[in-house]
Amino acid sequence: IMFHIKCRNNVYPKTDGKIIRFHVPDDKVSWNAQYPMYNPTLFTSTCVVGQPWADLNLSEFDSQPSWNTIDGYVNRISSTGIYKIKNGYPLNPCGRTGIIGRGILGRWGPNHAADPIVTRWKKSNNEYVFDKNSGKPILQFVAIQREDSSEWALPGGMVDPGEVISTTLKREFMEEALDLLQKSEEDVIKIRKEIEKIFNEGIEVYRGYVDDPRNTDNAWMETIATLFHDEKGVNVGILKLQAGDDAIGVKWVDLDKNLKLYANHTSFLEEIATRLKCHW
Ligand code: RP5
Ligand code: MG
Ligand code: MG
Repeated sequence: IMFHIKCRNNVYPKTDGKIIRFHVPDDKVSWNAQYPMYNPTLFTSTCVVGQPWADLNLSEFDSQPSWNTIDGYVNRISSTGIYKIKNGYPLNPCGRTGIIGRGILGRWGPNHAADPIVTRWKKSNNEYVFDKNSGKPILQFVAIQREDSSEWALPGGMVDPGEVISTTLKREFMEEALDLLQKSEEDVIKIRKEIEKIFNEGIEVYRGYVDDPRNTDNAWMETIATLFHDEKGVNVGILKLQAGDDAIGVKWVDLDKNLKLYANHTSFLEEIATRLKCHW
């Protein structure tokens, strides 16, 4: 998507309603549209300042970060293309959000995440289940409930500096949907083996900007969403779903166009519905 909605005209997350975005009407989102009245709220949360996983404030860098490139271990490349730098600050490629600063995001510019989409066919008594209206088989995916917004979402997370995407996809799935961080060493070995089978073959279904409620004019989420479909459902059948880390719930959810999910996660599932010709 190149048009954001969830990071506009609302209160900024995790601020007890104290940080309110400056109003940006649809026709003023683009940086090309003149908006002389635009007076965005400056907000960088104290919870990111000084964190090892976060950038410094831009005034504190000895030399400015290397934008649009791999900067040491930090990937500052945007999959949307070259982003602009204005007065030293990277500009959100999707346009205005009503907030300047980093908000609660760690990085200036792109903040890279990965979203695993683990799917299986819905079955009842070992038979496929078809939707009454569309006549198509129903696909299910693993969803987690986010602690920050209580919304259901893909079990995705941030790519650690230097980490390969395939590792992030597995790690976040195991942490959020299988509660790996609380498991015994023995169980961890077992879970990792099960996961290798499921995550052996993935299909990238989305790479780009995320309409994430945390985005600002100078910091935004991007992701690579990858499909791991278990045609027979045998490998995923063994998994014991258990919410972990910052997830407060986990379950199999039927794909359907009326799903209300975090950010623009629903659009990734729509892409999968087209590919696998399942009910939507
Ligand atoms: C979304 O935020 C991504 O699509 C991903 O699901 C998630 C990553 O952030 P955390 O879950 O680590 O907060 O933009
Ligand atoms: Mg996580
Ligand atoms: Mg997460």
